[in-house]
Amino acid sequence: MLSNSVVAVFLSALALTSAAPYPQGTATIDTRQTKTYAAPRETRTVVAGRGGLRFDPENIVAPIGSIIEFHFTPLNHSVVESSFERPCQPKDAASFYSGFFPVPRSPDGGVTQSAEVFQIEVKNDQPIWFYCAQNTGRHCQSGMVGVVNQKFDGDKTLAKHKQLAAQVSGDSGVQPWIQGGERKANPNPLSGF
Ligand SMILES: *[C@@H]1O[C@H](CO)[C@@H](O)[C@H](O)[C@H]1NC(C)=O
Ligand SMILES: [Cu+2]
Repeated sequence: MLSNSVVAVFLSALALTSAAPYPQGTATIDTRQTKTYAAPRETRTVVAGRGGLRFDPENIVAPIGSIIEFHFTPLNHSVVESSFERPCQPKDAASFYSGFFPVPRSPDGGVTQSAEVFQIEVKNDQPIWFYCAQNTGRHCQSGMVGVVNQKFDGDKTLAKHKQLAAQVSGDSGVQPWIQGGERKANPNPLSGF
């Protein structure tokens, strides 16, 4: 029969082992290896289609290196990068494009959003203009545009950009394929909601 003290020693050894943050077994720490863990990215959530034909928020300030994460509510929105001067058109061949996100309305009137999000990275301090390319209902021309890091001391304002968008008589343009960001399963379903 084991004495109480032997059992106590055994239990405390067990507690130590299971609390150890390292892999169990012959754990030695290899000091030659240096691992760098990237800090979690700061993320700004933008909800497409909340409150009508608009992005919410539509004027975003975000640090370089952060992520802008677009969530999509009914009915069928998208996000594409444009320039300030030419709203509703891709800025160039490299402009990001999310594809469309058809989301049915909830029968009970509750909030629904797409199962996927589209993430872009803020790579520099230049403004990023964007729009929804849905032509049914002319979303961009109706003001479904937005900007990341507008220069607040200049005249290239979001209000002016919306005026230019309202003057676009033709359709909005898209890219041939999804690019310039990551379309992935929604990692933050409650973010921004
Ligand atoms: C969503 O909109 C796009 C672009 O107008 C269209 O091609 C697509 O068929 C729409 N999807 C649905 C399910 O309505
Ligand atoms: Cu839209």
